[in-house]
Amino acid sequence: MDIPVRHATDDEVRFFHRHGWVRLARLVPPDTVTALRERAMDHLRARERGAATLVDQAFGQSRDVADGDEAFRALALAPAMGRNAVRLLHSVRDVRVQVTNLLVKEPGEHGATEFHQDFPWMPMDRSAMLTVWLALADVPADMGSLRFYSGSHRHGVLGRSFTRAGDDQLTQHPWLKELELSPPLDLEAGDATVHHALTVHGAPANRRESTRLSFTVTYFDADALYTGTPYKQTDGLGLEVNRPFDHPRFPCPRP
Ligand SMILES: O=C(O)CCC(=O)C(=O)O
Repeated sequence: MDIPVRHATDDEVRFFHRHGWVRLARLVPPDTVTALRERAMDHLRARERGAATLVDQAFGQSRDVADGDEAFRALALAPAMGRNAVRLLHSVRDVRVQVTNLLVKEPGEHGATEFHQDFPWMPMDRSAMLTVWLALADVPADMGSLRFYSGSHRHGVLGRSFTRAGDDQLTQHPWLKELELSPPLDLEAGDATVHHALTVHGAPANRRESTRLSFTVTYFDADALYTGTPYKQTDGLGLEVNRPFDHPRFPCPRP
């Protein structure tokens, strides 16, 4: 199965290097997104619901959706997705998929996504990592499209959030407010935003009446080494410390 994905332009790549995030309009064509949305709804109906963690209060997830769904797998492994990730990340030879996910933000059920970095949790020895966040239906800004602190990816690892109340990045690092906050983005189905794993990002609560629905895929430097840091996804896989993530759970998109 092939999923059509467009290539990022040179301007988009430059924008990402500078700001740590970029919007890729029409990354996937509308008819393809319609088919993906139908599949997403089925997966989400089957997901386990929980409100145990601070993350669960911000959005619902159906993790590793590409494992059991050939269309989402084809999208995550599409050659153009891999090529885009390689170009957006600085000087990486190749990338692996870290995780795929379906995300929902329900009006009235989920709150805002507090500002955070993705990288502080990760068991990789380098931070070249990004997430493509693809809108599966229109996501106007007040439905909860992501916002980013531009340039925050150049400030290193700023610490974990979602471990306790009040540990969002702005509370921990008030100086972040001196950086430019990305504008509220009205995304159409098939548009994506991409953010670096060090870029501080968050999203407002969903103020519309319908569900905010997105697919995400995270790519990381294929040469990254496993550090052994405890992490639910990698614990027990038999990965060796100081060796690459050479494991079927971390496939590389291939031309
Ligand atoms: O969709 C959201 O509200 C948050 C998603 C997020 O933080 C991520 O994909 O890294």
